[in-house]
Amino acid sequence: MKMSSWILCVLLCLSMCVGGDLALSRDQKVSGARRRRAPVPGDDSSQKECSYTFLVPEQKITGPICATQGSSLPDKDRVTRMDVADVRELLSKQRREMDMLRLLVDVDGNMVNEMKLLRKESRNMNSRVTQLYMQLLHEIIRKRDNSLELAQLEARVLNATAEALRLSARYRELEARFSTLAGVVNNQSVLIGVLEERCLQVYGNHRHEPVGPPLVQVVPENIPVSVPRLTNEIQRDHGRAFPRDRGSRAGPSPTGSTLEGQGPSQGNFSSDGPFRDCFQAMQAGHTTSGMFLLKPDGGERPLQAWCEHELDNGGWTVIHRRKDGSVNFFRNWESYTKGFGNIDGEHWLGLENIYHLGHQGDYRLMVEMEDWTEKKVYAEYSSFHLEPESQSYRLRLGTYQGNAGDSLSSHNGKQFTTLDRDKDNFSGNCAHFHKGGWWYNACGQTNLNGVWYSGGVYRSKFQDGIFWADYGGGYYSMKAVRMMIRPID
Ligand SMILES: [Ca+2]
Repeated sequence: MKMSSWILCVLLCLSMCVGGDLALSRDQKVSGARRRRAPVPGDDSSQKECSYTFLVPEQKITGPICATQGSSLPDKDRVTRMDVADVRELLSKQRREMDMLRLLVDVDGNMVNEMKLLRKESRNMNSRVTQLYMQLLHEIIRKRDNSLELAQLEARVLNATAEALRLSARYRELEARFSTLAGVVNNQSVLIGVLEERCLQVYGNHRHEPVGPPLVQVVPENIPVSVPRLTNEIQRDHGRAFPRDRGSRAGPSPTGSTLEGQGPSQGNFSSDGPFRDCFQAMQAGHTTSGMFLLKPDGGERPLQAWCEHELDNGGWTVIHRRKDGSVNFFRNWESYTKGFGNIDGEHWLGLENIYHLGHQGDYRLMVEMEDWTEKKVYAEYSSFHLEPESQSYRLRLGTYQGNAGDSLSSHNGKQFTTLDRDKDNFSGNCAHFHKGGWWYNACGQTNLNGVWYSGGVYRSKFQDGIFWADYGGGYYSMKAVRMMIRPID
């Protein structure tokens, strides 16, 4: 484009130059005509036509043009000052026109550049508009999809709501039918009872109902005040207490104010061990109660146990604990053999573990109990061990001492009974009536693995609470119980 402009410019210049030449020829002619009118001295042949020849330098005239005046040149060849002025005027005119043309060319070039910029901007605008259009299209599609999803979700919610309403109606219907059937069953039960009574009257044969074990009739003679039946009140025993001279170490005695002070503390676990028992752990320097790793002689694997070091010289291995009813003790033989519960809470250490512990030496047993007035009593037996599983972990006890009364000696020599292994001396299964495994007789004076009843005195067809008959009778369930063993000093 620029090249073509320059070509156009050059052509214009040439045409102007030609025009100038033509104009110059005309001026020359005029000048010649004027000269023809001027008299030429010594020339009488005025009829002859004069001609002038101008030599115009191609290059730019930068200085004055000197016209030589001499008599050697003929008059017709002389260049007058007017001619020079004419030429100069002509040249300056051409120069102005050239400048004008150059200015026009520059303006055209600027316009061309602006046009280019505008075109480029236009292309950018087009691409931007295209991009915006695509984005708009995409947004429209996405919103349409979202609307579809929302509609589907709403439909699902509506379906779920309808289903819930339907199920609710169905539930109410079933509830009504259940009530109706329950009424029918009750009526039939009454009718059956009436019919059975009539049958017995007619045939005179009284059916033998399942007979439970004999209820404990022990009067708690060992406690100085009688415990009223069917009341939760137990008066404190101010006359009897744990012997204070049982140990030389300072520390809470079993008659301490609360069990919690002697109970497990959270996170109290020693990484030392394993020890044979808690007594060995105490001898190793552990004097704070907590969980320890034990491995009794003959035991297959280590076990965790709670060691009570703050009671009666310490070194007690806790084999059983009740405190809040958080663990179910109505379990089968395998569970009682392996043990269950939480070591820092209610638990049963396991018959097999207790058997191995008790066979490492001579041990004594401490049964510590707390009633619902926070009074604590104890029963201690001078020796304790179990016979192996082949003998159903038969209980072997020494002599009793304590202030709780001796309710366990009647279980001495008895085998362990669970719901699925009946080894007691009763025609039925004592574990069934007393709701837990124990060394039942028929069924006995105590069961510390029964149901944890809140409040002490409980109502039950069978004596299935945590009772110690010589303390509170068979219908008083203790609040907290611990069984612990320790080597004999
Ligand atoms: Ca039996």
